[in-house]
Amino acid sequence: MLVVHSPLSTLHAPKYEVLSGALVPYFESPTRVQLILDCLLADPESRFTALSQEWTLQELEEDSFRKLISEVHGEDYLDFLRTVYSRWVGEGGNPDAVLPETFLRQDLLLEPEEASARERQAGAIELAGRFSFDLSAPVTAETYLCALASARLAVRSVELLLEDRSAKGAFALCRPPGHHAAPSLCGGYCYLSNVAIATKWYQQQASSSSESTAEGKPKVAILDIDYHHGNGTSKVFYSDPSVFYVSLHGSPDYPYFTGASTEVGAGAGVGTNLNLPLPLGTNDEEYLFALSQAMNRIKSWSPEFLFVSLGVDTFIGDPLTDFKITVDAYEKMGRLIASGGVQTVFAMEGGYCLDKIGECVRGVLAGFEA
Ligand code: SP5
Ligand code: ZN
Repeated sequence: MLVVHSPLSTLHAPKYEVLSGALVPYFESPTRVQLILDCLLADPESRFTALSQEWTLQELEEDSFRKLISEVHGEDYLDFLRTVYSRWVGEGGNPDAVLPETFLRQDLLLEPEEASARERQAGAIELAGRFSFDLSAPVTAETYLCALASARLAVRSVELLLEDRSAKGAFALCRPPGHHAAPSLCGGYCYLSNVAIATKWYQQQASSSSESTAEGKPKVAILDIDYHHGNGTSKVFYSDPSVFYVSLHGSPDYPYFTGASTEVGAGAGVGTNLNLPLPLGTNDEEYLFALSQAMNRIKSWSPEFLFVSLGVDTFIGDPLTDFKITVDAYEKMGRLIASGGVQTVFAMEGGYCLDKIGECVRGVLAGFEA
């Protein structure tokens, strides 16, 4: 299997985040990428081939890619990611990173927002409060470039699979992760919705040759097996009948306000969002049973392409989460995912147990290839 990665992925390196009432070192560290890559390339059966991708900022900002990203994210949000750091430093802010102090909430306002916003120049910290939903997505000098490269890795992985229809799957070693990023919000270590952007790209490429369509668009499924609900990805496709989003996640847990089983989609997209919340303490057997149910639902929907939001923060030793999934279960997950029988792009999401993150990822991908 091709492992599509980039040296740009380690550039974004915030020092801190605020979690559980404390300032703590940033869990989503650049080291994660190297640990995963090293483990895959040390595979005793040599099942993985690394493909390193390098882009200049200019290439990542070319019109066609910007236009694609705009299918998912608002222009004002993209401008925020591109410019807020230099604005912040220009204002004399801490050069480490921009992090909000207040969040824009409609119930905070006394008058409609427009009226007061027009009177003042929105500073960097105000913008951060407008475009963030938590204190785990600091914007550094490198965030914009790194996030663009991450999304591009997901798109490139789709492209490689379309060039070789005999390949079953590819792995996009995305960093930063993407599934919490909403159209105009960063949070949970996520800035751009990598999988949503790659899904849009797939649908554009495949639309003429598609065998299965919903309202004229190719049918794509997204299986999100990160421990956390992928609120961002879910939001992007919530009303879209052509994309079936399925998530297994710990509940109740972060991001708290989304992920209930009552979220089934809206409008024409009713029935194309499936949440399978699982209790804290979920073990291998319980998890694999839920995953087999998720795969059955995906198979009966018969998508022509599958994305897997591959978080391995379900692992028992993960410092942020509360499942009891052991290393052995990951290969079984990969086998279940392979039963989908469609070309599959795995995109890296979370996973914070540095000792075992590589083994967990390798398990899923090896099980899928088996
Ligand atoms: C991509 C991804 O996995 N983002 C996750 C961000 C989670 N951040 C909040 C973690 C909350 C930790 N709370 C500790 C409680 C233990 N149950
Ligand atoms: Zn996660």
